Amino acid sequence: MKLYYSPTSPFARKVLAVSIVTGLRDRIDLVEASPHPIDRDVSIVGSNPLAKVPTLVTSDGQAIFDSRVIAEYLDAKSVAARVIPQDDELRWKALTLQALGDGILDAALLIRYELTARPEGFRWPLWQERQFDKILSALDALESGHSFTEQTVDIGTITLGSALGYLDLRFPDFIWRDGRPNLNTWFTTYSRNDFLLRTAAPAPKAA
Ligand SMILES: N[C@@H](CCC(=O)N[C@@H](CS)C(=O)NCC(=O)O)C(=O)O
Repeated sequence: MKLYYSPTSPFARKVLAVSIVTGLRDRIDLVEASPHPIDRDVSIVGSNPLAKVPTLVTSDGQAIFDSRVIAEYLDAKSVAARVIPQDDELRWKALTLQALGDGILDAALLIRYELTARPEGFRWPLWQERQFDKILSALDALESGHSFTEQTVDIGTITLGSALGYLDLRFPDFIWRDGRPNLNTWFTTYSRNDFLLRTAAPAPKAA
């Protein structure tokens, strides 16, 4: 299999982590791409007209995207642990947590693109603020209401781990840990899992 990815993409990190947990990492060759909302990477377009990563091409040539579908594909082909629980209650919890983690990432990427891809004169601070509000509400809900532990490894917690890692990578001044001790403790412990250690983005280069 071939995976179009970028080392800093949190969605790609999520599926790479899933490939490790499901025991399929060795069967995947990485193809580094440069996804960008304005300067599309045309090398991805042949497999994914949206030109986004992650995009998986299976050994029989089928293109599979986006990260949720790839995660489901890898889970179905798993030769080790599954990431989508079979038990009904756990399944909906895990998939909903995945949706929340993806939502944090969608908002974070919109802010990132606003700051890096949109010309300065066209930026709208209220837009960024409202995207941050979504992230804050999600983190608050997780702080007070989450029902997973450091030992829970499924598509929900893997997505959340990737999302919090991306906030640390791209928004180092955003101190989300303050006032959220439960989430902080969970992430500190959960980040020590090899599937997150092995998929961490390289540290940003000094300017
Ligand atoms: N819903 C998609 C989101 C993927 C996504 O937005 N990837 C970013 C990189 S992290 C991308 O390819 N951006 C390029 C673009 O927006 O055109 C998924 O879950 O895979």
